[in-house]
Amino acid sequence: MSTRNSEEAGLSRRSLLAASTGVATATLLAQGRNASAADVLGAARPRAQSAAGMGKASANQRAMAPGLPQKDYTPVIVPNGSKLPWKIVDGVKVFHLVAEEVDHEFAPGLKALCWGYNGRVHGPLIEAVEFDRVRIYVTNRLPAPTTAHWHGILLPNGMDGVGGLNQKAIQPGETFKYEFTLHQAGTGMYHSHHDEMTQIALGMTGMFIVHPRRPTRRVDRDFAIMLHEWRIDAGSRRPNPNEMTEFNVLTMNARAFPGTEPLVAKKGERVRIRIGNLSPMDHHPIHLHGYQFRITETDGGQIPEAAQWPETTVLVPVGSTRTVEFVADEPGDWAMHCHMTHHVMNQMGHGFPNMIGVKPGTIDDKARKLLPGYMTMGQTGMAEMGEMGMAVPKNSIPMVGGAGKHDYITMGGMFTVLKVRDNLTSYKDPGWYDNPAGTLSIAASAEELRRDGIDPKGLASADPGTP
Ligand SMILES: [Cu+2]
Repeated sequence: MSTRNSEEAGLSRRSLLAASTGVATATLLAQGRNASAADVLGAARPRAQSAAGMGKASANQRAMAPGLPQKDYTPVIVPNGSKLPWKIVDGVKVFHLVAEEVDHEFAPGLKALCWGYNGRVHGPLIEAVEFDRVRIYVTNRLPAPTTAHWHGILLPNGMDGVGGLNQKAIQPGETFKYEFTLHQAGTGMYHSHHDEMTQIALGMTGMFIVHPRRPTRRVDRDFAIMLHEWRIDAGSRRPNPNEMTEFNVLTMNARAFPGTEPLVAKKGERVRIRIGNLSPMDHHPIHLHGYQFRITETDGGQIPEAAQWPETTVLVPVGSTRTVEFVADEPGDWAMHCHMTHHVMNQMGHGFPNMIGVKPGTIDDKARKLLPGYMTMGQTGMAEMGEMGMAVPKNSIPMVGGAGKHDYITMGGMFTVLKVRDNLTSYKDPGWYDNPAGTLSIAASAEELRRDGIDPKGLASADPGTP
């Protein structure tokens, strides 16, 4: 009996589903100790345990009674998203994913026919608990074969879902069954692993979150966001899976700002944000304003506390998840967005000719003779394109953002808002933040300028630094 096995007993004592041998159980109970953080970390390494003599049946033996929301975990919040329902059959959590075409709205005014699961793009989030046994049925209602891969989840090889390598593809009309015990806690994902280029580009992804059986720290607000990028030409009905570089719709949980729902928290609450990225091609540096967070988890598991580091931007590479945590102690409306500037630009802004500095002169008059209503735009940038409420082609959205409290927000795409408030009676969108007097940047008064010796019309100065 290895030490590792006895440590597990602390975890399993209460609710061991299928007990291991009587002798082993007695030995384990005799240890009479509770699980510590180290146990949980250790328990996330089933392979090492197998090597220590657990044997092949260990996966079944170690399943525990299904973990329940509120009792065993604080459910994850999926802004704009959904979760996959489950039921318990003979101690196993049973899920049913249906791969199908979905008419998905990215933001008001922009819809496209995508591929997703259960009527959603991306698929509903799967939520379970460490040592749950899960059975996931996958029905294929697409016109093409597919598979389901459980990204970052430790499982038997034949459950890994790589078409051809681990299983036969699921043909249209067929339903396959995946079943395994979860031996880890963390943020994983799922996605098609058949004709990946097409099926992932069309949206066949989702998140797979496994809560620890005995959490070492709990949060109050636990958000999950899946990043993605799409090529949807203005007026077209389907995303183009052949695109390699010029993505023009960038999304969080498959919504582009102003279609993204805010993340709402009360002041003082502990907030966790799990971010997954199954974009076809790009990594996304996600920046949160107003806070320093700690990176606490990757899809490889939890980062020990001493190794977590502070950041304000977390790079989420393709095929990865990153989890950040912080205490929401500063009220306000805080931007959270990809820091790649083209990733906070919607559809119409991409591939625009460079008009910066162009003086149209009489061009517009002349052009209007050929193109009624023609107007040269972009001489000072792109902001005016959205702000003017410029007409856009049918089924497309303006290139930049949406209305804000103070002005037009010139970011769209992979952009959302963290709303932290002193007093909240519900987590519904509380509207815009009322900045307390004296804490809002406004135009300087003539009196202030005089007082501080600032001359807006004078020579701009800059210290050369090194004399
Ligand atoms: Cu990005």
